[in-house]
Amino acid sequence: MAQQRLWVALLVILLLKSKPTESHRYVVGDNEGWTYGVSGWPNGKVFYHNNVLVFNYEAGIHNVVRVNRQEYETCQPKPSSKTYDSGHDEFRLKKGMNYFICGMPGHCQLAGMKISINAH
Ligand SMILES: [Cu+2]
Repeated sequence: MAQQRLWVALLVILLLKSKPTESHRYVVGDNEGWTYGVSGWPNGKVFYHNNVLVFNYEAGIHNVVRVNRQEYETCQPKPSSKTYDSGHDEFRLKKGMNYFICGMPGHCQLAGMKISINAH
């Protein structure tokens, strides 16, 4: 009997825990989309791992590269980094820091096309 109650409690905890994290989607830059000066967009928002970031932009003008902290800070993605350029790209946040930049020349460095997000 006590064991049964334990299982029920465990199940309830699992259900509660799995609720807020998944499938919340954020459009980066809101109506402006992924564009110049977007770096302040995450400010004041709370993100969880498994939230999805949607990058909308004009293909050919911008792109998206998922990078590490050093690449983010220097705006220099590794040559091996994959560049997404469809104009509509989605990424799932992992727990901890997540970094994205635009790989077009100067956009990250000069025009603030970079975001860093801490996902809980
Ligand atoms: Cu760009």
